[in-house]
Amino acid sequence: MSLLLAMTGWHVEDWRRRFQALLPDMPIVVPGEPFDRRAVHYVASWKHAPGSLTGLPNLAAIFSLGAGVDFIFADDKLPPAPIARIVDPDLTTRMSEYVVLHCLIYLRQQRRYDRQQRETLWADDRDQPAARAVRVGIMGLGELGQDAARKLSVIGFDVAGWSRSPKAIEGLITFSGEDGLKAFLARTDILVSLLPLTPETRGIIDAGLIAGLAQDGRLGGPFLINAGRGGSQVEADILAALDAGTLKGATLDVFETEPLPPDSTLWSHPAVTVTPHNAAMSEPEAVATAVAAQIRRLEAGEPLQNVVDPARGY
Ligand code: NDP
Ligand code: OXD
Repeated sequence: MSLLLAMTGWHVEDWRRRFQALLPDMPIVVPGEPFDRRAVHYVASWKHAPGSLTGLPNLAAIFSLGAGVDFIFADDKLPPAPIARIVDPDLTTRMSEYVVLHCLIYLRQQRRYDRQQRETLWADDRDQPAARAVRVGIMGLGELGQDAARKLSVIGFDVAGWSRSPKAIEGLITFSGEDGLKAFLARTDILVSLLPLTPETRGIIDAGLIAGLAQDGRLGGPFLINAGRGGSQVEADILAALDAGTLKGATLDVFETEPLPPDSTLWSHPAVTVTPHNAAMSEPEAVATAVAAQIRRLEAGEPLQNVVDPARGY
């Protein structure tokens, strides 16, 4: 019985060492070297090569090494094993730090003060909205969205959330589905996307959605923070809205193409903040420990946790 590590862009030998220490009795195998495909019971994947998980007749589970699973569902030759993802307090906390940081940067107009400092400009400025006067709208009220909402509320922001299914969460204004989207956007000054990438959320942040955001807020126009998936945004529409002034600024951690191509206008746009898809990094020790615990659980006959639904795509 073995664990196959199928990943691109990460150092597989580091992960092999980590997993071997946690699962000393289990052979840890990697693509590109000979191994018995019938012995593979588990796969740990980060952007595995599509089609590379075929011919594993005894596969019992596939583990995403991140919170998202879109890269797994992008494999049209995926074997029919259950898929589990990472839900981890370390990852959740990192994402909330990112969301709170960038909401505060917009609230406190920090990009303007950075500019003014470069210009040696002391501009006395008494127009300072309170957090309670700024409406944050979080798209995606799952593990990450709910934690970010709680922490933004503690700071005082006026927070609402939007999800696929209706939710009742104490202290939070909630909207759901197609029917709730218009009203949600209309009360949003800072839009935060923490959506998974699915057929329904692909390209959802487009010109039409941006046009629905509040233009009457205390920040003088709406801002966007996307730390979900780049496939959910239409970058040409975001740039057009920034240039038209209907969007005041955008903080993007994720992109249609990653790494963000050097010739993308997003790099140099004065109203855009780019971060390299690290809003919430999968901390290797925490993630390997969580996957090893799942394997031990299965071996003990207990159910898999954090299983995703192939029909929903998340
Ligand atoms: P969850 O599965 O816990 O939550 C997903 C949320 O999105 C749910 O509230 C769900 O609604 C909602 N949702 C899904 N589809 C739709 C839709 N069509 N319309 C409205 N709402 C929808 O995921 P997490 O919170 O753990 O993670 C969210 C995403 O964040 C990940 O999938 C990943 O893409 C991204 N991520 C990015 C990272 C980064 O570093 N940039 C790091 C980690 C994750 P409902 O509650 O009704 O099911
Ligand atoms: C994830 C990510 O899905 O880091 O965990 O993007």
